[in-house]
Amino acid sequence: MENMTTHIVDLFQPSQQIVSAASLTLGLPQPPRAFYRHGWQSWSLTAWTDPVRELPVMKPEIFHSRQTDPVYAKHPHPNGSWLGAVEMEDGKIIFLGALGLEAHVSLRENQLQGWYESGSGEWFVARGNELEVFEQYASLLGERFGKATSKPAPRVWCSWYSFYKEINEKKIQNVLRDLGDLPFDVVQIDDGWQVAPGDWIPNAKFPSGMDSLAASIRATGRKAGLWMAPLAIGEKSGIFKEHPDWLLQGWNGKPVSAGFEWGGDTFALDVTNPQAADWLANTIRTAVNWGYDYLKLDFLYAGALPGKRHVDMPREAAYRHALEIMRRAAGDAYLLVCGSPIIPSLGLCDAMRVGPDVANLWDSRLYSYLLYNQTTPGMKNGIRTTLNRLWLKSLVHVDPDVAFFHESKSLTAEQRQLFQDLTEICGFKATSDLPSLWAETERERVRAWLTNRQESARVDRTRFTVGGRSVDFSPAMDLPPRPGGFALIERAIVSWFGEQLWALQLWDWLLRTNPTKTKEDGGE
Ligand code: 9PG
Repeated sequence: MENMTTHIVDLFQPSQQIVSAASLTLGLPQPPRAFYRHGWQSWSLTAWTDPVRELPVMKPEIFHSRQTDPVYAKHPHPNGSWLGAVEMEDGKIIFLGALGLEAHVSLRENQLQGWYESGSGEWFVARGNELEVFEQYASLLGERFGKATSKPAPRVWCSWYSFYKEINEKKIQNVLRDLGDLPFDVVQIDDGWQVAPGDWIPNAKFPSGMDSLAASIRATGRKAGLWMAPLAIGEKSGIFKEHPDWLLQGWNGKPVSAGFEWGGDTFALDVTNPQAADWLANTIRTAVNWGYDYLKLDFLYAGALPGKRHVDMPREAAYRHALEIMRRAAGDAYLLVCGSPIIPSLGLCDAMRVGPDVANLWDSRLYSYLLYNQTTPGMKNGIRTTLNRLWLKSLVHVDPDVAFFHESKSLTAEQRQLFQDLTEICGFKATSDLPSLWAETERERVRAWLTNRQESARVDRTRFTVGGRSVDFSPAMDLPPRPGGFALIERAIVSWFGEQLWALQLWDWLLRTNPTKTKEDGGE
């Protein structure tokens, strides 16, 4: 069968080609120096890695479906979603990238192999200068999936890092007051306003309703933004109880878990069920009708998890169908996708989160090293994955997550500056600092950052010029060593706890009751 043939591509004539094949193997002339591993969704690790030793399995495994492509989380060889590249001795790269969905690439000794999960599709094969080859790939993707919006990227204040889920009407009103005349285009309400994922109606902390809050934001001359996770259905939601047939089913007949979150298990909406699709469109239309014309659509990977759908179709095609429904229902609203499979979102959103969450900390030994999980919040993880995904910039606004301005002990001034420079390079500027905490000098820095557009240019993989200054991101680019010696025992212990639902619930509770929320944060 034509679909099953493995094509062996001669790399040397010509240096670029498009090949149609179900699977494809490139024989490399010599062992590569590095392998470019591309993560499946926004948060998944994207980095140049050691080609010989595969990375330790990311822990806890219970989070695999939420942080990486669960199908390949334990794949024995260096691998990545849709594309892969190797750096050769001469500094040039050899590149293999799918131009379709449900494709994966892995490195086996001196062979780069690519395959489609089902059927066949196109591949871009190239050899040459890294930045040029990635740019050509992006352009081919643009021809097939569509390109960035013509709208300018908005400057956003987002509620997440000030309040996490502990938001309420009063706190947002205070922020609106404290932002004063700072030139933010959008004030975006993040997680915490809803009754439950699946029940996208305001909870008791928003007694005046979401429409009234949107009106307050708009009265300050800004757009109102709202966070939702429309493809994730929490076990405490009405949808979960009333419409079990709307959920993606596993082969065991039980609904597929989309990960532990919001104090419980979540499941995935199956939009191939026409009723679920109608509900999804209605949910988006409701938010737009409330007055929100900037939507942060989060946890979207849920729509592309493997499982049994009402109408059988490949998982990323099903996800793209879901995003099409949301795009249509949202009308002109600006859509930022997050936790979203990368290639299947192209052409259907205005902006895309291209890295994990940052946090008011550089890196965490527990998460990044012991659990070997670089999708966890931290500035280093955020910079690394975002920089390795800058090639997407010609296709979509790339959101690196928020910059920090308020001085704190957990980040140095240089680290905060590095991230601010990254937002300049991405062209997408957002912060989540609590405005009442800004000293006058910090406030003026924010104003200058929002007002001045600094020119930036890339020198090589890690070095840039921003506003005439040299900026070197190499402190964020390396990966931790593999845990060894005593750290292996520590890893085993923390991983074990991480796999226990009760331990996660306890952790979740501790974070929720975290006393770092000071009185300053909203004037209770
Ligand atoms: C709201 C937040 C914020 C944030 C999003 C997303 O388990 N995880 O891997 C995981 C990653 C990211 C995450 C939550 C969980 O945060 O990126 O900006 O909107 O949701 O809950």
